[in-house]
Amino acid sequence: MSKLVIVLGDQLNKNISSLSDFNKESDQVLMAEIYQEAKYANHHKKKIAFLFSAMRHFNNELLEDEFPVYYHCYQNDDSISFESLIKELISFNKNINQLVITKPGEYRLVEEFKDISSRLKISLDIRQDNRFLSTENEFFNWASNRKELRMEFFYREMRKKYDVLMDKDHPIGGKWNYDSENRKFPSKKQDFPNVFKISSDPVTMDVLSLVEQEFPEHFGSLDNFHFATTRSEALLILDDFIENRLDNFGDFQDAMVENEPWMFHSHISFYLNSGLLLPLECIQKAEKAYFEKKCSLNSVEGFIRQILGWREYIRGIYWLKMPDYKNLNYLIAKRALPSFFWSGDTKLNCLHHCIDETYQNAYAHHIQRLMVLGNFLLLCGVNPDEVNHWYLSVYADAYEWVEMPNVTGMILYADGGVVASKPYASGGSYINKMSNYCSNCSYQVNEKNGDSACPFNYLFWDFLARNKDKLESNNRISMMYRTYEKMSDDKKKLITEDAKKFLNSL
Ligand code: FAD
Ligand code: DLZ
Ligand code: SF4
Repeated sequence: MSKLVIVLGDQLNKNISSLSDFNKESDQVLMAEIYQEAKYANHHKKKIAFLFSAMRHFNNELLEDEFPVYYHCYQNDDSISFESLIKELISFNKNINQLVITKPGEYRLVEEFKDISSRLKISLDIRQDNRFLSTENEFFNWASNRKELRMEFFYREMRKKYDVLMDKDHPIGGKWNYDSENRKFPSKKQDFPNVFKISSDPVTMDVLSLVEQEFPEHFGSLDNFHFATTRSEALLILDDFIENRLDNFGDFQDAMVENEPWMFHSHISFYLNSGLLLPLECIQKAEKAYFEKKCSLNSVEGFIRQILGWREYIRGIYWLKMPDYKNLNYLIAKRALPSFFWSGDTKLNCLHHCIDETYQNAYAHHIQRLMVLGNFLLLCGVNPDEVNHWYLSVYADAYEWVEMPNVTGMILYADGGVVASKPYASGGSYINKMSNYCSNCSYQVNEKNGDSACPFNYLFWDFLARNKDKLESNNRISMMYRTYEKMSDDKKKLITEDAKKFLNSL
């Protein structure tokens, strides 16, 4: 008897659990570019191109290793689904008596494969995703009996578990977290390394033409496609980061510079999330750079915390809280997503740049996603469904397990404080401190009210006022309410009127 192993588009690693006991004589792999997966969100063209090209390259690598793979190339036909392909393969090979899959990164797909298995009356083995550094059970145990699920404490456990940046039981340098050193803004003389570009081979060229032809209405530009699409190329990008960017990663982690979309970030989320890179190898290479005195501790710890801490924690939250997490809307946010999120056509210079770079690159760095785009959507009260759809679509690293807790939890506070201890809300002054966007904006960041005032300024106070009943008791934000209460009635009226006028114009 034999197994049919389904390898999804974001599971492109030969060490994946579903392939661990693969028998090349009798078992079969299925990989498929599926209409429904490509069309169910308005995925950025570069996201689709990246995944299809990476899938095709991985198929070639499996074939070179003599894995029997059935690979379905994209067809504009919604009747071709995982189910129809599985049905076809099992009717062709009567020996197949089991479906095997590594747990998909989206709840809906886990349910879909369970449904397929029961409809086709074939057993299904869903295996733990061994690419992560903590299992769901470990996370559930950590979370049980805790009042608050703060990432920092989970991260410390992970540091100990993997003995990363540790001196016996103590963190190297004496502190677990060097974030307070990581808020600098680069001087005008600061050089930024060029983004590492991989040139497209014939496989990628074919996929780029396919995407241009089949997905013309999707968001994003295909110009200047330079992503890695194989593991060996992704390793080059990782090495370039360690060599040329990591040392400055910490200092400028929260900075945003106009027309510098890549900064000192690593740009490896595409590869980590699709299986081309593994988290521990990235962490260990960064740690080695610290031990070899090539990079500072604040940078190395900051980078490692993103992967060993945030990434694992976010995934833990997703599986702990799904499926209910999808429907949370603690602040009862109802506004529709402003249409300029799809075009970048707005006078708010910070938003214009972050959306335009997203359109070009299928990438924006963390602080752009959080403090410009996310902050704005939070302040405006845009409903979580539309915000989740936008983030899931526009970034090439977006899969629901990672996108949703960042959106529902981190930026929208729609989970009532599971991920974030307070809403990440701020006025224009924070954006001005961490970027140079404001100097080229048609709004004035120092003006608090009126037509030329930065909208973040009055939207911030209006957001607090609108959500007083839900937020006032939060110790971390109650100071702001005291400041608001001290404002004159006229000032409060101005804030409400400006916010109303702006929100009505969206
Ligand atoms: P770096 O800044 O170099 O960080 C290194 C790595 O740390 C990243 O590659 C990533 O794997 C990990 N990491 C850092 N922060 C987070 C985080 N908050 N959650 C999970 N992993 C993290 N990341 C995604 O991978 N996919 C998403 O769909 C996604 N959506 C986001 C939505 C919002 C609203 C916000 C605020 C953040 C989101 N992030 C997402 C997290 C983060 O913004 C990206 O991981 C990061 O920008 C990717 O760029 P990089 O590889 O250059 O990261
Ligand atoms: C995002 C995506 C796209 C665009 N296309 C495919 C596809 O054709 N085949 C596939 O196996 N996966 C695709 N994916 C990823 C899935 O939609 C889904 O997000 C992940 O597999 C979840 O783990
Ligand atoms: Fe953004 Fe306000 Fe600065 Fe303009 S002034 S760039 S809207 S923060």
